[in-house]
Amino acid sequence: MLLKKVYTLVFISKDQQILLGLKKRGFGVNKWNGFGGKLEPNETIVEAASRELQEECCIRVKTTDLKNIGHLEFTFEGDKTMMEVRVFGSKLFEGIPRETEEMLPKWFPCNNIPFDNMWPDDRIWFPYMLKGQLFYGRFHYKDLNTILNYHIEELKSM
Ligand code: 6OG
Repeated sequence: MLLKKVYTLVFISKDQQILLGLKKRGFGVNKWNGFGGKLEPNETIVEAASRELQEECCIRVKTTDLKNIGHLEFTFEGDKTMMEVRVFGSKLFEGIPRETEEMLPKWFPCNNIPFDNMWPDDRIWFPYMLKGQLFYGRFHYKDLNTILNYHIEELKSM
């Protein structure tokens, strides 16, 4: 039996650029990623996504502007937890990205994503996101740096 934990992951984009944050602490430290985290009790998934974005880089997005663009599942060898990560995108936002205790935000051109300093799975599913395709992916990791096996597919709807 796998214990499922749900997470959000948000990507803001503008003018062929995407906003990533360098994680300053905790799981995924020193990796560039979107913004997100765990759901709090009694919170909807889009409320959590919008809250985490604001907490981590001071950008505000209306929950109705968040589009669910992907669904990822991560498991780790010897660990009974499955991380279910709901990926959201938006081109509509308010505010200027600011560094927080959790993240250092930076805009990257969509054709120059820093994959060498990101989770290894990102190389596999980012191309779907960047082409505007909806996607489902599952990845089984041997350790934090090594994917043992994975499956990825384009979805017609979420
Ligand atoms: P906190 O622990 O900070 O939430 N996350 C991953 N993102 C990618 N791209 N690949 C992974 O491969 C990931 N594992 C977790 C989900 C963790 C944040 O990191 C994302 C959350 O947004 C294993 O609360």
